[in-house]
Amino acid sequence: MLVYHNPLHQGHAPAHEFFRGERVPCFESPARADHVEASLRAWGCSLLAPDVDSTPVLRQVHSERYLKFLEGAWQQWLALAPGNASVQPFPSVWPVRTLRSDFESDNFIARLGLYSMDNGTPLASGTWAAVKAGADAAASAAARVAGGARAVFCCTRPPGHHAGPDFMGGYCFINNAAVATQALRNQGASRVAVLDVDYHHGNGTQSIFYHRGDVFFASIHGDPRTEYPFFLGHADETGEGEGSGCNLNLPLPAGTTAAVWFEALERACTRIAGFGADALVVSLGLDTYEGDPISRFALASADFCPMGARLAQLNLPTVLVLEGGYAAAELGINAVHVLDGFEQ
Ligand code: Q9C
Ligand code: ZN
Repeated sequence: MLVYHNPLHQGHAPAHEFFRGERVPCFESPARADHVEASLRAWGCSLLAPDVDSTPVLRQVHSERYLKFLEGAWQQWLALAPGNASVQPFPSVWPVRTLRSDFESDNFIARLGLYSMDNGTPLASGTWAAVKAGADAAASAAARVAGGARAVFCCTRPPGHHAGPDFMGGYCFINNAAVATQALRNQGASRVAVLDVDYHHGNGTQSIFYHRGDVFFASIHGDPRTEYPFFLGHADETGEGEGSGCNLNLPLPAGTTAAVWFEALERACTRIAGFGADALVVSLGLDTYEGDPISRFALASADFCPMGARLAQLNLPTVLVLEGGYAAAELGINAVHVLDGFEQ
């Protein structure tokens, strides 16, 4: 399979996040992509560097003010205090109900809150360069599929599906799946389906396309009544306006095993087939794996082969984009299982 990677991902290497009240090493680590790259090479792939500038597509899926903030954020943080190069910024205040989000504060930490949905998405010195290269990789993969490739895998981190039109969250900054989707639309696909199989609901992707009738979004995920991101991903969210009926959420309880998960996949595939898409984007989170340290589904490593095979049966030109998956040592083999199943 054709694979694009992100040659700058290692520049996004924050040290810590908060977990149950403690500061712990980041689950979303450079080692994740390193393991996937190693497994892809062992499987026989050569990894392509991005060859498309995603800038115009970025402006179609994210707001101008958010992109501008993200690009300059680390420099603004450094300018605040000597020594900040070795300290991570975290938001501490958010413009929730009744507070204003229509203007930018002069205070950097306030702006960080304006553009974040949580305090679990740490910035580092190389974040912008890494997320821009990741978006370029997603746009490159989409260009190959628009040019006739059967399927292309975009091996990148940090992930993207929690990033909304104008906010970061859940380790995500730029929504790579949305970039691939919009790029496919720009290059001739009339309708695109997005299937998000990450353990967590892809709230960012859903929000970016919620009012659009040209993009169908389906997601299978841990029930947000108990799982992150909590505030979106419920079954009654079906799309609005032109997008009415173009959103499908299939929340499943923590502890869900393969048999039940694959029933949900069947429901999602049936709806996608009925939508009549010209292309498919898969948000390929692998945190449904039983060994994942922060998620609670129970898919075995071997289950990722039939997952890939079922995705291929949709018989659509396909971009697969890496999302979550935090059992880093097993991430590579699990990703290859999906791609191998896809190609059988
Ligand atoms: N602070 C993806 O899988 N927070 N994101 C976990 C630790 C949210 C996961 C708790 C997990 C987000 C792309
Ligand atoms: Zn996830």
